[in-house]
Amino acid sequence: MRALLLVDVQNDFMPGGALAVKDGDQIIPVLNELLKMKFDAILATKDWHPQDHGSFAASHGKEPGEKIDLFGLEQILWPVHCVQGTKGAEFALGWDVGKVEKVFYKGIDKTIDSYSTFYDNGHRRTTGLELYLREKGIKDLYVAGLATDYCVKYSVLDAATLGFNAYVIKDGCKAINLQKEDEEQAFQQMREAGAHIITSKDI
Ligand code: VGL
Ligand code: ZN
Repeated sequence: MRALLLVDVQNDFMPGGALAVKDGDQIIPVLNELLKMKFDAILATKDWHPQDHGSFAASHGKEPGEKIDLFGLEQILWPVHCVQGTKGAEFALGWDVGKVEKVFYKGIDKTIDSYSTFYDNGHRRTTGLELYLREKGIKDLYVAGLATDYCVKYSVLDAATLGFNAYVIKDGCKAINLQKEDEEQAFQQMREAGAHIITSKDI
């Protein structure tokens, strides 16, 4: 059984959004190709923060890009993004959201960030995704979305650790690249964890 997991395809990560990922909109045609393929489940995630989330620079009177200690974990501070119920947190336009059977929400607890779609950054709480996949008998997880160097990477690393066969669809992902090498390092780390880096054409 195989599932497609679409990570954080939300307005705020699109060009013009609050935490814009360069060329983030270029993944949309790729998602449309993926959505024509046969998967046993199509799942998605949403970054879903309260407006005073601890990962926001504004919550600390600081500038985006600074690093702080957030209740014992190192936290990069981001612009305010993906606030629950706002336009920026909605799925980006241009793909058939109706095909998604379940959405998993993350980053809800303001005291801790959550890059992975399986757990928060401290591995304290699960999002329910693992159990959902296990109950459906899903072994193969195909991942696309935003951003390669954060939510895609940490989701894929956890998927591999949990024993899923993880496939990262390279042309269906774009990176934030705070440092220009972040994207390539993310692919390398995912590869080392046992994930397969593929393109949509390989499926
Ligand atoms: C993300 C930074 C902050 C992501 C979410 O979806 O990759 N990155 N929040
Ligand atoms: Zn976030």
